[in-house]
Amino acid sequence: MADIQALNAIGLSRTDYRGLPSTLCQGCGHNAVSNQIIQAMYEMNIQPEKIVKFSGIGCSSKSPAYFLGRSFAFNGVHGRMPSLATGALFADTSLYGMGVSGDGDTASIGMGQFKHVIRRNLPMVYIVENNGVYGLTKGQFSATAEKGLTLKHEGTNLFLPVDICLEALASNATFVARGFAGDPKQLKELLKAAIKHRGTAVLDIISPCVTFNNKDDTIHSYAFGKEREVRLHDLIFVPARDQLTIEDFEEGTVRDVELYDGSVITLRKLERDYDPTSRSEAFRILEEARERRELITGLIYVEPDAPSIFDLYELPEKPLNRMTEGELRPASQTLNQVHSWLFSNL
Ligand SMILES: Cc1ncc(C[n+]2csc(CCOP(=O)(O)OP(=O)(O)O)c2C)c(N)n1
Ligand code: SF4
Repeated sequence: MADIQALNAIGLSRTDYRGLPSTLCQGCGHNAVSNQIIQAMYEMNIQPEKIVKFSGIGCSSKSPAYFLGRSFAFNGVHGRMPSLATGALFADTSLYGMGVSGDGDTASIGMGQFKHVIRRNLPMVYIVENNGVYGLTKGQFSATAEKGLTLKHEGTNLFLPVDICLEALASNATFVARGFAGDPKQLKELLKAAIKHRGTAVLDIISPCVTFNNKDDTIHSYAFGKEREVRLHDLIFVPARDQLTIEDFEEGTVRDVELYDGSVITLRKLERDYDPTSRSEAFRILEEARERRELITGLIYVEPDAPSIFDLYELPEKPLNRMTEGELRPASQTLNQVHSWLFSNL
């Protein structure tokens, strides 16, 4: 009780970051993800009204109702969440964008939108709650289901899986991480780093569907994750204003990655020496994990200084939706120039 009522630096309690009670199945990985979003945003002292949530269709896409009840939100058409996010965030660059999708919503119907929002580097967190099935429509195989997976009502999956992180990297993503709903501590730090990244931060979260795909030997299950999770590093996120003295990380090799606003992701080497700023390394470890059938988690790739779509379009500091009509309307001289440019060759 005391913890729930404790106030963060902007005077809000954890309750201010909650949403409606979840209607998802008990034990669903998506609930664990929602809990970590609540905790991470509370600890980051982010005003809930500065966040806008987007989602498509699926159990995962329902989950934004269960966290950040005071934030803006739009639940869109299946697989089309990135378009919504692009429009809304373009109009108001002062908001943090948080998209929640599923492996069906992203890797099946929404694959085109997923790839294009990434290559445009729209500043937003793009969460894929990945369970290998279409939970909402009763457990059909999704595009991330392993080949050979056998489910009671579906038979055996014949096709090779799509790897969300590999697809993101191939689309020139500037932030790619993998988390596991059964590893809340790491997940919370990844969420904090993702929200501060100035670009599309892809978080592929293995989030078991306890109703349709949770057999011990399948890669999207809790048991598999607990047994086969290989963390790339111990990771903590340090916001820009905090002092960088981290006692936990005294021993072992430490690597810091500084983000756009001066925040730092501190990575402590585990058994392997991994450089998350190397794209080729990222491809290599993902391929390696696939061959070994391991669940690699952590920060897989980050490019903190790449221009976002807002930089490329040279958007002004002041959000477009706060501008007056006079500020938005081009000067008559500019309109004349455009007019002569358009019609000079007619
Ligand atoms: C255009 C369209 N096609 C198909 C559907 C049916 N449908 C609803 S949710 C869903 C897949 C959901 O799977 P996923 O995104 O993995 O979410 P989960 O429920 O597993 O969290 C499908 C195919 C739909 N709602 N709209
Ligand atoms: S059907 Fe699966 S994905 Fe949907 S709420 Fe239940 S456990 Fe979660």
